[in-house]
Amino acid sequence: MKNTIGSRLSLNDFIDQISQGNAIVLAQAITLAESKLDEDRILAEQLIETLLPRTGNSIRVGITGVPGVGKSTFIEAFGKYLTSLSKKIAILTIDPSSAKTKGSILGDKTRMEELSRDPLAFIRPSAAGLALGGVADHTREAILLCEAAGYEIIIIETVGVGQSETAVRKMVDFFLLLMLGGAGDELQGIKKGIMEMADAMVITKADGDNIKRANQACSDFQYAFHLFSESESKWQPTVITSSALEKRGINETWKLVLQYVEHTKSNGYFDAQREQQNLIWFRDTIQQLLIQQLSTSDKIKLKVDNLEKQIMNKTILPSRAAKEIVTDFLTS
Ligand SMILES: Nc1nc2c(ncn2[C@@H]2O[C@H](COP(=O)(O)OP(=O)(O)OP(=O)(O)O)[C@@H](O)[C@H]2O)c(=O)[nH]1
Ligand SMILES: [Mg+2]
Repeated sequence: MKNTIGSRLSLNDFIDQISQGNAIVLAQAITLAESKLDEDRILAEQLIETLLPRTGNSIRVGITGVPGVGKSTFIEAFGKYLTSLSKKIAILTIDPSSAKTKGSILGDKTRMEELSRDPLAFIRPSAAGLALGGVADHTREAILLCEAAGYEIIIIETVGVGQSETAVRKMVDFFLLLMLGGAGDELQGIKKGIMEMADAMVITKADGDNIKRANQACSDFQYAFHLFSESESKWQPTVITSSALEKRGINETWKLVLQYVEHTKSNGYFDAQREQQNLIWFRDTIQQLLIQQLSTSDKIKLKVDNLEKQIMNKTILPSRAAKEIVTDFLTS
């Protein structure tokens, strides 16, 4: 089969190499899954489907926080701690702004310099320039590929702005929100909704002059979490302080993750959430594909333009216009 990246590798080669934990082939497979060429994507899907029995054995951790909160520095310290425990870790980043500011991904690379040289760590920024839905899709596939390659902890980093954290929440077991002490939650653009998605919060940069502010924020946010109604997981979100520079709060974070996994595995939530997330992946993809199909047909595009004009002129009800488009699409 002809394809851009894997032309030297057959499906069986990919399967063998990934199963043996070959990181270079793993990176190629992720590129294949991100490819815009149909033949690449078909090969990637065959590959991931064949590897499915080898997937699912990791702990998937999402990490979010506003730009500059210290995500990359924290992940470097956290990652180094995990590899010191001989854990194989993969770090995937989703940055919806990366298409515009490529610098942030380059910045991340240099900030995780130590980790990027660590043979137990695999770091992969998401492909820039894709729609968020697309990025989320590819990240899910990348998670599965990393698991098949034997990575035990998968960390998904995303910038805490826009919809990306909602997308990440739908693909991880444990969701960690990083927050600055003393900046005020409004200042950090953190909405209650994001806090409700979090299983834990880490107050970053708790060192030097910041310690007092960080401790105050820690108790304030812990109190705020207590006011939320009990979540489906029956897990009480915990807030801790950390200094990635001084390597404090790092092993505590890992302990929290392990406690959460134990708690949710014993009450059945861990598996239930994963099943639910697979269904969400299925349903979200149906929606995306339909929208994609709608926007590629010239005939439909023309009709959409016409109906939009009528909506502006208030001569048609928007909901009726939408139904007309869908009916047209289904009968064409
Ligand atoms: N004092 C102190 N500074 C820190 C700590 N962690 C990160 N910083 C600094 O905060 C700045 C931002 O850190 P990053 O790790 O790049 O933050 P980020 O959230 O990844 O930023 P974006 O990728 O731009 O969203 C850098 O100048 C870091 O040196 C910490 O534990 N203590
Ligand atoms: Mg960063």
